[in-house]
Amino acid sequence: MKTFAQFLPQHLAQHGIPAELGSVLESVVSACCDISGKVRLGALAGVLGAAGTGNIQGEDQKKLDVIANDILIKVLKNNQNVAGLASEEEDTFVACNGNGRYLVLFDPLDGSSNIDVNISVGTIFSILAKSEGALATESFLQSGRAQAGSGYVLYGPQTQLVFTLKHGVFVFTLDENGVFVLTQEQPQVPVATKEFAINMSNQRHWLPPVQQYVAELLAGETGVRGKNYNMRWVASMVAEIHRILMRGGVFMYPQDTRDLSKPGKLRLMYEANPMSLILEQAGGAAGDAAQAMLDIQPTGLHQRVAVFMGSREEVEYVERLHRV
Ligand code: AHM
Ligand code: MG
Repeated sequence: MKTFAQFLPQHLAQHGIPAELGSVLESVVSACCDISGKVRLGALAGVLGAAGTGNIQGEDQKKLDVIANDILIKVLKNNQNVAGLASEEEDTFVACNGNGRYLVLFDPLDGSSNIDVNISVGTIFSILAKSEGALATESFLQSGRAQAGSGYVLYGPQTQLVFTLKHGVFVFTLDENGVFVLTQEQPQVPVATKEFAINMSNQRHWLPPVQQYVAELLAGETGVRGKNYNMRWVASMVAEIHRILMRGGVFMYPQDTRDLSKPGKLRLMYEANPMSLILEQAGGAAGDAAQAMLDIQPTGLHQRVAVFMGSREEVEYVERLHRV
C-alpha cells in the first residue's frame, strides 16, 4: 500500500512534473486533512451551524465554510510556491508569495447545505501556473484546459482524496492515522450509464432542451432512449462526481428561466473546471451544453456556468438536444 507521501515524488519524477507543483498539491492535501478532522467532530468541536456572515455571492456562510477557508488560506500562504489564491468564499483573490509560480483556486467546503445533517461534503481545488508579471485577477482567468492539476477531497463515510496532475486520476483513502493511502489508480468513467443527477424541484424553470432530455430519461424503456434510468441527488457536487467517477452517470445543473443573466448555479473556476479536468482525465466528458467546459474562456473569478458532466454518451446526447 503506497501512501500519498511515497506516491507523489515517484509520480512527479515519472512524468517530469515540477517539484514546486507537487509541493502546492501537498499543501492543499495537508489543509484538507485538518478540515477532515473538523468535519468529523461536528457538534463535538462546536463547528456546526451558521457563521452569521454572507459571501460575495450573497450566500449565507456556515461556520465550517469559514473554518475550511481559513485553514486553506493559512496553509497556502505558508508555501513559497503559491503566488496567490482565489476562493469561493473570498470577494477577490488573495496575494501570497511574490516568487510563487502557482495559483490555487478552491471551494473550501462544497455542499454546505449538507454540513449540519451529516451528509457528505467536500473541498474542490484547481491549480494554475502563474504567468509572468504582477498578480491580478486576470492571472487567474485561464481556461480549464490550462489547469496544472485539480482534485477534491470527499468527507464522506471515508475521507478520500482524488486528484490529477494531467497524467491520470488517483484515489487515496485517509487511514486511521490520518495518512492518505493509494486505493485506486486511473478509474475510468463508463461511457454509457443508466443514472442521472439533477435537482428535479427546478423542473418547471428548465429551458426546453433540458425539459426534453429529462422527459426522455423518465420515459425509460417506453421512450426513445429504450432503457430505464435511476436518479440520485445528494446536493453535494463532490459526492455526485465521485459516484460518477466510480460507476458512471450524468450530473446536471442547467441554466434556468428564473434569471437568464445567470448561466447556472455552479461556479466555473471553483467547481466546474476542476471537476471537468478530473472527469476528462478519467474518460468522461463535461460542458455547458454549448462547448467543452475546459475550453471556456473565463471572464470573472466568481463566474457561474451551466453544467453537464459525466458519462460521455449522455453528455454528448444532451449537447445534441441543445444544438437542434
Ligand atoms: P455551495 O458551493 O454553496 O455548497 O453550492 C454548490 C452545491 C453543489 O455541491 C450541489 O451540486 C448544488 O449546490 C446543490 O444545489 P441545490 O441546493 O439546488 O440542490
Ligand atoms: Mg460550492
